[in-house]
Amino acid sequence: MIAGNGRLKIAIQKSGRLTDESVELLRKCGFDFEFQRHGLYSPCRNFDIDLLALRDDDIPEYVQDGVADLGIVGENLVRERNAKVKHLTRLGYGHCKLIISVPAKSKVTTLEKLKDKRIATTYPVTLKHFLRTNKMKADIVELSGAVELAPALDVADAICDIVSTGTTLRVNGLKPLTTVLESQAVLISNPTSYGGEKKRELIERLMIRISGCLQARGKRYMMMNAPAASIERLKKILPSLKSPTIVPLAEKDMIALHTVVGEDEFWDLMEKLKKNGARDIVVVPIETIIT
Ligand code: PRT
Ligand code: ZN
Repeated sequence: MIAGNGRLKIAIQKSGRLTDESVELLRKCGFDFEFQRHGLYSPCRNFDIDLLALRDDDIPEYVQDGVADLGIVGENLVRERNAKVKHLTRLGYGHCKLIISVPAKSKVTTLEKLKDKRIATTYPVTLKHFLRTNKMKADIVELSGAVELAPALDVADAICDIVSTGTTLRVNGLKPLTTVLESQAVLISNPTSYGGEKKRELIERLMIRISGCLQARGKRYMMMNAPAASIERLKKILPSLKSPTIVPLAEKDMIALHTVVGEDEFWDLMEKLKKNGARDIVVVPIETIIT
C-alpha cells in the first residue's frame, strides 16, 4: 500500500497545461522518477516522495483532505475551491488571468455598467467574492465550460473566464473589461503534513531545492578575462548576485571575472564588457542557486 507509508505525496496535473513544467521542475530538483501519466502513482527512486497524477480540479481538495501532502495547481483553482491549504510558493509558470469580458460592441465600458446584468462563469465563488468586494450586484450564470459562447447564445451579457493569450476572446468577439484575479502555478501543502516532524523535514528539503531552481531560472553564469586595470570599469557594468568573483591569472596583470546575469541582459552586457577590455567571455546555464 502506498498511502500512509510515511513518504511525501505530491499531486500534479495528470495531463494539461501545468503537467510538463511541473514534471520538469521536479526533475530539476534532482528527483529520479518515471512519470506515469496513465497511472496514479509515480514513485521517486532517490527521495521519499511519490507523484500523484490527478485532474487539476481535484488537487486543492485532495491536499486539504490529506490525500496528498503537497500539490501543484493554479492559484485560480485554490481560490475558487476555498481550500484550507498552506501556500508554500509561487512557481513562475501557468500564468493567466481571470477576466470579465463583454462583447466588443457592448455599451458596457465599466464594471458599474454591469449592474444587474448576467455574467457567465465557471468561477462562481471567485466572481461572487469579487462583486461583493466591489459592492456590485449582478446575476452569476454558472456554466461548466465553453463560457465564451454565452453572450452569442444570449445566455449572458458578459463572461468571467481564464485568459492567457486573449485569442479565445478575440475569436469570439469579446473584449476585456476588468481583471478579477492574476494566477500562476503554486505549491500548496496540507497544513497537518506541514506540522508533522518527519514530513515537515522532507517538505523543507524539497523547498530548498525548488527555491534553488526558481532562483536559477532565467539566469546565466558569465566568465571572462580582462586586464587588471579595467576591474573598476567592468564592476560598474556588471550586476551580480552579491559581488563578482575576481581571480588573478597566471598571465601578468590579467584577471578572470565571474558573475551571474539575467538571460535577457547578457547580450547587451557582453557588448559593453568587450568595449571595456573583457575578452574570452563564456556564458553557461545555471542549474540551481542555493543562497
Ligand atoms: O483535465 P484537467 O481538469 O486536469 O485540466 P483542465 O483542462 O481543467 O485545465 P487546463 O490544463 O486547461 O489548465 C490548467 C491550469 O492552467 C488552469 O487552472 C490555469 O491555472 C492555467 N492556465 C493558464 C489556463 C490557461 N493558461 C488558459 N488559457 N487555464 C485555462 N486556459 C483556457 C482559457 O480558459 C481559454 O478558454 O484556455 C483557453 C485559451 O486561452 P487564450 O486566452 O490563450 O485564448
Ligand atoms: Zn480541470
